[in-house]
Amino acid sequence: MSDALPYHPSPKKPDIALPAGACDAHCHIFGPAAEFPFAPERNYTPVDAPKQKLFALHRLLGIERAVIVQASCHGTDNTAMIDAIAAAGGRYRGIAMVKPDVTDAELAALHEGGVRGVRFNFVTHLGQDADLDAVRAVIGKIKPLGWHAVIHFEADRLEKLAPVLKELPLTMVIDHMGRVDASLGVDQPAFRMLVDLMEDERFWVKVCGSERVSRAGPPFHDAVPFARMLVDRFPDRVLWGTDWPHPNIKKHMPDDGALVDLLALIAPEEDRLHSLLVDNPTRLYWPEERT
Ligand code: 0GY
Repeated sequence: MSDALPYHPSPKKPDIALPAGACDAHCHIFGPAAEFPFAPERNYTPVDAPKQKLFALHRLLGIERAVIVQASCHGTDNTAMIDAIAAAGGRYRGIAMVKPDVTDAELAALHEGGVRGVRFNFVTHLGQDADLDAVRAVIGKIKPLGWHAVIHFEADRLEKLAPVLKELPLTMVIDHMGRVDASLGVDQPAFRMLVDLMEDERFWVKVCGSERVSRAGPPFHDAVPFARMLVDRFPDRVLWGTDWPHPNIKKHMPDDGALVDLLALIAPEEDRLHSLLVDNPTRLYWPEERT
């Protein structure tokens, strides 16, 4: 049984209109468990969040494309995610989780299914950190496919992790603004380290997770200065996503329409918003469309 907070039952239609081709670069599919069982070794049991609900949300928000990130509650069984991508007819891509001994044939099948990267977790409540030797082994296998790594960490891990990441020879996307604590301000060491990493062109960052970074609660405005600074300083290497259905949110389940409205503060200029929602995700996830 799940004791997780359910996702918002009736998100608002956003006040702002998103540009054509807008991409939600971070969302998840959970089950449904009856069809796609959760992993026995999972650290939490979420409420079912099937693909039809995700598609309906995207229609409401004005989102045409998406990247489904494999959630740890499904372990390395990427079936539910691949099923959702297949149902979206080329408009969705995926980020997988894989075992260290994943074979080239398995990776090729994932690529065929729309996967373009692998995620590594360094987050206490999601279980054991990714093993660094395993990370290096997997990266050796995915680099020839042109994939990237998605790195999900808690802010207090960055000091130890940064030197390791700097050695990795591929594009890396950092989740949720490094999960910094908004109450500590933009001058806090962890955010400065994140900005420092971003000076290296291999790094990208997702300026989502305002509801995770915020300490003030809805409407999460205390997270905006972090996102805004990243968008201004690195306009060509930022991504944004809803993070629907918001796993492990314990207190303030966000309204996804209100999260879209935050974009009016995060990227108020039309060209910045277009880079964030259209150009950047297209470059990373649909590079074949580049002219
Ligand atoms: C997120 C954050 C979380 C969970 C997962 O893989 C996951 O289960 O990503 C979290 O619990 O903070 O990125 O959605």
